[in-house]
Amino acid sequence: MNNQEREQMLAQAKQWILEAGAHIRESIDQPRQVTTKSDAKDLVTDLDEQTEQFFTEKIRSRYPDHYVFGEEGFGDEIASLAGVLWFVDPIDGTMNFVHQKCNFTISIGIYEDGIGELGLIYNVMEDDLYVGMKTQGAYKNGTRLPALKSGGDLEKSILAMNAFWATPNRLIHHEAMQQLVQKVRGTRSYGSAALEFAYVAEGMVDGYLTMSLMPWDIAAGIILVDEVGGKTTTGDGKPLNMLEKNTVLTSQSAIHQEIIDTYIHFK
Ligand code: 2AM
Ligand code: CA
Repeated sequence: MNNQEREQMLAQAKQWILEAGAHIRESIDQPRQVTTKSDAKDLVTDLDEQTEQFFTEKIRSRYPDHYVFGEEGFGDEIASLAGVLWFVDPIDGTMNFVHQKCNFTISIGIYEDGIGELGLIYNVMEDDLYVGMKTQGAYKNGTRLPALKSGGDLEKSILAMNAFWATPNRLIHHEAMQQLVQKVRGTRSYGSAALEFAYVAEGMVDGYLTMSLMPWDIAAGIILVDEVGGKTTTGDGKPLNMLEKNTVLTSQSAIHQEIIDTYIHFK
């Protein structure tokens, strides 16, 4: 994909994401149909589904040879990263959407042959649009985000993470996570992975650690964080698998390895 193609696709994706977001804002106080998916805490609403359908139809009619990998299943069956692939999370942070009516995003990542080209994260209620464009930088509402500071210090860091991982769980040793919580200056939990990635890119938090995310939760955010010089890997420092669920650490580079080496111990 050349720069011109990337620019055109960005303009198109921006238009769709703003339109879908405006529709969600207009409908925010309407009664919602809330159902559960994989477990009682995994929520989905009629608007998650309608929004994914909106994107799927738009992408298919404008770019018939592209693929859609969407959370709610209106896209394609994806078994490979070949070609141009749109990762679509129509509402990231559905629990926030249902309970709080804020702190949720629309997240769109566009990849070609597995390489991240464009990432868009739209904080719907704040009307904040974050864009990452391969080699061209990351932007919030059109203003370029500065490179993340190098030489960060874990003791002076704010880390986004879910408190669940500092309690006994099947995946990681929680005692080490408790030490991490004590080590950092503070922790935060926003409940939308894409928003947490955007906050890492923006320097609002220094890192975000989580243990169970699907490719559509992270596709856009990875590009944003990359473009400001941050790093994203699995919780044990490996490259992410964009077809499967991952453990994820995204952060400024300086604290990345220390968190992995000292605090994340898988069972
Ligand atoms: P969602 O709202 O799109 O489902 C909450 O900590 C974050 O984790 C949100 O970004 C949420 O995305 C994601 N999440 C919640 N349940 C999940 C699941 N079962 N698999 C993958 N991601 C999940
Ligand atoms: Ca979602």
